[in-house]
Amino acid sequence: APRVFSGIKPSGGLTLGNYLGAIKRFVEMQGGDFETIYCVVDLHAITVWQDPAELRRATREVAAGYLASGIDPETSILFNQSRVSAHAELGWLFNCVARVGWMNRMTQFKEKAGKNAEKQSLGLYAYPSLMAADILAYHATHVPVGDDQKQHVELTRDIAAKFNHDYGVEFFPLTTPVIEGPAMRVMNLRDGTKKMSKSGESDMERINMTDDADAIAKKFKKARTDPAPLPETVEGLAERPEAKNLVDIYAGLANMTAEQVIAEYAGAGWGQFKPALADLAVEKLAPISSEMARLMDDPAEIDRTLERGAERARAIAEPILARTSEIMGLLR
Ligand code: AQP
Repeated sequence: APRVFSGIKPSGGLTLGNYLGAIKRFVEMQGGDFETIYCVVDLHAITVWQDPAELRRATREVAAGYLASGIDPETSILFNQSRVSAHAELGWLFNCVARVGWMNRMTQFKEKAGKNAEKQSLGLYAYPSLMAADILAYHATHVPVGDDQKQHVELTRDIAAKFNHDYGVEFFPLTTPVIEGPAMRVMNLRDGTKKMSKSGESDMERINMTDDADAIAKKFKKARTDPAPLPETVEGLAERPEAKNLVDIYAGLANMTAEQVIAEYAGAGWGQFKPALADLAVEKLAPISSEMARLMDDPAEIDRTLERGAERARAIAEPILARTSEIMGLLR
């Protein structure tokens, strides 16, 4: 069966970008033609400094976000990455397949490192190689991701192809990134040219999945826009990144296309559109955040769920790791 793998870093609280670009789609892919494996990628989170207690909390919170949004831990495999040692081991093997030049092309590293590349952890630089291991440890064929991760999934294909070529095998599949829908790149509410991130400086630039109705209303109200009303057609959103972002968010939350949203709100002013958007976001997020809060009251239960998922994950990943080692000539 085609297999889906995807993950979210516990590097802070979940954002609306994580919801629309990832979790909502993970739920939609569950229970259909795919076997679905979803991960809290804690080994990726520590590529930048994480306070240990906060990392534990955030790991459980991401798990709670998955569960509260509708990931069923029986139908899908849900676990945290560090519990399955095959990820780190295969990540090392892939460090020896991937090329330095490939890592140098990764735009996310450049964006995150800025002018301080020399001061970043080696892990942050090698991140895409571990991500390839996350995916290929399960021979996953499809990876639903937001637009920002497209380049990393392409690198996963490069690693699989080079491994297969170098060892003369047809072992790893060439994984397809699945990037479909109106809100695959949710932007920062204060600057429509930057993506919305968990770890962005100001809380006003993002909607957190745990924000209450007042915070959501306030953040959309203060979201930056140009003064013009909504256009008559989607073409009118070109060169208007902030306006496009709010329309895309509406479309993502309402399961509409941007065209349908524009058809409904053509010519409307922000004073009309922003409150409608805030109401829609509250309607969709409030049930999830209250369920997250309920789950977070019982961390031991979350931990048990993650451990059960890890057992099922190991059963798939360990034989694939063993076979990889054997192909490479490692005596085990
Ligand atoms: N703004 C976004 N729009 C659409 N999709 C997004 N994703 C993240 N931000 C957006 C998608 O969420 C999944 C999990 O991402 P991640 O947590 O593993 O890493 P990230 O992309 O680096 O997320 P953040 O929020 O920006 O975290 P920090 O600030 O810690 O680096 C991925 O599928 C991603 O595409």
